Amino acid sequence: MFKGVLFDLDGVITDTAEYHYLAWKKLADDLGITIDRQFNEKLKGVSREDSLRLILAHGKREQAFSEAEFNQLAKTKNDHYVEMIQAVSPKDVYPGILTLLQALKKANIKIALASASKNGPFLLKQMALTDYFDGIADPATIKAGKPAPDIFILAAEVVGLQPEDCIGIEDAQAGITAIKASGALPIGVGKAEQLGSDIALVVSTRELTLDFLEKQWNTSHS
Ligand code: B16
Ligand code: MG
Repeated sequence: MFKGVLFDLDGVITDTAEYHYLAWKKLADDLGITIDRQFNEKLKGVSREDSLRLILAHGKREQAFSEAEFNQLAKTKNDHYVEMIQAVSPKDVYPGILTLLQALKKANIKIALASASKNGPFLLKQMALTDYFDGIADPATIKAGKPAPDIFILAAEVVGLQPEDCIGIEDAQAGITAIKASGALPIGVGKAEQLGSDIALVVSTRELTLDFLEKQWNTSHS
């Protein structure tokens, strides 16, 4: 049996992925760069700085800003995002997630956060979920962001486990690649077109029951 679950946050625990998109879109619009939801798929799970690099490259403006200006642009996006997430509350937790966290606790399975977001701890607090988490991997301390496996390896480590003994849950292409590379078993929230057809997928977080996780684990380890 698996000993831990490594949770992505944005797009798995709550719908902050939408706020990230709106905040990036506002910044891009102000810079005269057009991004849409399809382009946004590439930003999901990707760090703030790497997301900005992708947007500037998309608008062919990657050389247009000094380091100080680049940092200011990243800060402007984050300020806007932070403003939007002040309203996040326990009502915003995706369906089935609280029940899953409770079931995992009861079964003595470790729960860790493997989010690329530096706003992760604040969001858990807003949703009254902090106490369920045995550990949070700090994205500020890792060398490479998703799709590199670092954040999932660290998340397993902070709860005293090997990734091979864990399930990782993700909504983003970059995140699924990161889970696979870490050695944990991936479960995707989303569609095969984005996440691939070689992993277990759920359309809704409602389907993420302990029973479902156990079935996926047993199938992949039989
Ligand atoms: P922040 P996740 C990721 O969170 C988001 O998907 C991504 O859009 C965002 O750029 C990244 O966190 C960094 O977030 O700017 O708040 O530090 O999906 O890994 O939980
Ligand atoms: Mg995500």
